[in-house]
Amino acid sequence: MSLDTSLSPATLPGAGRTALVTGITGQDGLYLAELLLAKGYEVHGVVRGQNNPRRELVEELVPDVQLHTGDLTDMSSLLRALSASNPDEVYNLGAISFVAYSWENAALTSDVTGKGVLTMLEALRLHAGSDLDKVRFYQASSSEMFGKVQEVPQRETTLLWPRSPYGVSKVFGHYMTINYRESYGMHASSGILFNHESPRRGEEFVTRKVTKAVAKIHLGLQDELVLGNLDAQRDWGYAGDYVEAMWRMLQQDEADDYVIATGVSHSIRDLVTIAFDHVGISGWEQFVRQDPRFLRPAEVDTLVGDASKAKRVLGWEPQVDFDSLVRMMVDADLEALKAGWK
Ligand code: NDP
Ligand code: GDR
Repeated sequence: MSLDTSLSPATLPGAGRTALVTGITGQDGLYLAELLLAKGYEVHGVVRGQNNPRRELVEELVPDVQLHTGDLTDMSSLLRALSASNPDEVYNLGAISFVAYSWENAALTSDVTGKGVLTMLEALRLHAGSDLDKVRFYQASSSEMFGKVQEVPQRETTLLWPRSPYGVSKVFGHYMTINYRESYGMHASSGILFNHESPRRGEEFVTRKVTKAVAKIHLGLQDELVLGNLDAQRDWGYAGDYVEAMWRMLQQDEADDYVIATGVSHSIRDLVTIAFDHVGISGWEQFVRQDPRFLRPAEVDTLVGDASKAKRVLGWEPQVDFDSLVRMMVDADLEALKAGWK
């Protein structure tokens, strides 16, 4: 699945093609931008806000990306980004993505994560006019749409029962994407991605919260890790693998929806155990405290995905298993903390 570096720039799969990515400052945006540049694409990104601190990170990590100011709630800004980039492929990764936050800001989450998808689709339709089938669209749908589990493992046909304002908003975006495909013949695909993580994961999400805390505890910089529900189970994969699946979806002749997952589920306890084990601490209970502050009004208890359609049609398979992922993240946090000492 890795890129053949023997290809000359002109024969790279993305040569002569242009992609526009919303959410470029996020975890997936950065990995996707790197992947698309390596494939020879001209890459454009939408950045929100007048002084976004993460803009510098994008400029440092992927300096070849051309940035446009825009917001998913502002159609004219999206139209400007579309007209400046004239993309062949649009990847809509922008969202308020933190599930816990979505209860505190339900209306804002609906505006950005839900209605923002419609705003993007409509902007694309206005921009492309009669050439709509020439532009391919990817929507970042989520396993959170499955919510209260109806079937194990979850697949493309599983009933959706979202359990948070975030999940409900993603369902809206998911069905709007399908609706634009069916109504206008648009090449619009939706990736139902299960949790995916990396050293670039935001520190509010549980994997990164744990790996950073474990690194700090190991270095004597912190003495406690405060968590919520330790029994929830997630199907965690590596973000670098998952952006490859996004790209593969848009290379198909027909647009469709795909579950992307490892097929293996672990609890938060497993995550904590592996992270502490990796730094040589076996009795992690002495460092971990549970606080109801981190419990959610409605929890998604367990998620595990069936990615057999993606394997069959896209030839996609995850490369990094859960243990390796957690160890990679702890090592990256240790390295960053030690570098900060210099
Ligand atoms: P991040 O939270 O790391 O990134 C979210 C991105 O959305 C940021 O670039 C953020 O920009 C941008 N954004 C927020 N609000 C707006 C807005 N109003 N207009 C335009 N952009 C906005 O998420 P990930 O990279 O982890 O995820 C990417 C996408 O995939 C998201 O849609 C997420 O919901 C979805 N997803 C993620 C999964 C995962 O496990 N990571 C699994 C399934 C789906 P800013 O710098 O301005 O904050
Ligand atoms: P999730 O990710 O809600 O699955 O959404 P998160 O890492 O926030 O939570 C995973 C599970 O861990 C439990 N948990 C805690 N979570 C956080 N953040 N902090 C804690 O202290 C804590 N303690 C226990 C949670 O209750 C939950 O069960 C992510 C996001 O990337 C979404 O955008 C994406 O759509 C889904 O993954 C798939």
